[in-house]
Amino acid sequence: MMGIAIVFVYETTDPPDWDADGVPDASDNCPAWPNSGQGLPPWPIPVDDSDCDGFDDAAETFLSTDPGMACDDGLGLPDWPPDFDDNKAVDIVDVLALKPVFGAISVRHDLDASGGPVNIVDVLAIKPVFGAGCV
Ligand SMILES: [Ca+2]
Ligand SMILES: [Ca+2]
Ligand SMILES: [Ca+2]
Ligand SMILES: [Ca+2]
Repeated sequence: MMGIAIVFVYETTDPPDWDADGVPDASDNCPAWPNSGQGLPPWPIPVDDSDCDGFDDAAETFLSTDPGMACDDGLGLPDWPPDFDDNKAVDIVDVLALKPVFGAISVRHDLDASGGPVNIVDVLAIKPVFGAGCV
């Protein structure tokens, strides 16, 4: 007696896609920022910057901003390090936010994650994203 068995194998577990943009995390250039076309924002992206907001994951952990959210979502931690007033734009208001703490220790404003006082390096860290907005 002859038997023919046909077995269909379905992939039951899709590869992880944290930002649900259709690009699996392993090949997504911004695994925590939805960019299905893999386009990048207009500012420089450091290595290990999951949300491609211009500040790497380690710096965001230091700053207590969310390394997995590029733009303010109104929830939990602040999201975009240089956007101190959470208005989804980096402008003079954000630069001026450094003024009251300039020369002092303020972890949230220590944009280069140096652990030292807020100084000109932190002001310059805003420069690449100055005038930009986030979505
Ligand atoms: Ca993805
Ligand atoms: Ca992505
Ligand atoms: Ca980031
Ligand atoms: Ca702002």
